[in-house]
Amino acid sequence: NKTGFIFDLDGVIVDTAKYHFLAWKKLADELGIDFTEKDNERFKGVSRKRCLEILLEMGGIKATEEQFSAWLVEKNEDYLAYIDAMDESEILPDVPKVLKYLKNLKIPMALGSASKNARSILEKVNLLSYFDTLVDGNSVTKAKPDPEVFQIAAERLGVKPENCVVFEDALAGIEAANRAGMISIGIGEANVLTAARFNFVDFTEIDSEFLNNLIHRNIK
Ligand code: G16
Ligand code: MG
Repeated sequence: NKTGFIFDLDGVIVDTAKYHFLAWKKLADELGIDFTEKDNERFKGVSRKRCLEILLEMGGIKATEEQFSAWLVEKNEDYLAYIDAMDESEILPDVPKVLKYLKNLKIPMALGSASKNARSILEKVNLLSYFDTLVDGNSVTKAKPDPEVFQIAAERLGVKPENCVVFEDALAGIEAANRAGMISIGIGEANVLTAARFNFVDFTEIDSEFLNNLIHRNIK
């Protein structure tokens, strides 16, 4: 009856939202669409394709299939230029501490992300080796809040859903974890992630005692 740990990527392990924003902003400017940091909140945890649909809706722009695909490629190329410059300094506080602690105990760990670039980002920041499996935008058909991404992760880890712990920074991700019947842990503002079973601002607030309680599912 082992416990599995599943981590979201953007907003939990690294803050790639700022690079997504810069790349979307550049495209929005070219298309004459007003796009702010606040609008970018709606893009968190959402697939690339869905983000572009939302952006075009915001600007009232209808695109042909060719244009749509070309804009997706353009946005991703700009985004990848930022990702290329990433290194370990961009890992969010105390994430390596938690990953190391769990790895030493041989706890099964998965990534559960909407990003198609998850593998290259983990390689860039040198965290790939901690994960037994990556479930990302390439292996999932239904986006969060659909529980699919976390269900696949549990299957691949060989852990029952109710024995999985999920770290998430987005509302849709917390909902997905809850719908999968998993233990949801909100990373970020508690007043936003109200549906999470537990809330922490970041991993500096998570100690070994809490991790041990999760591992043994000794929680109320
Ligand atoms: C991340 C971001 C989203 C982004 C999505 C797809 O999800 O939060 O803003 O749109 O990945 O990214 P890509 O364009 O790299 O495929 P997550 O689930 O890691 O928070
Ligand atoms: Mg996220």
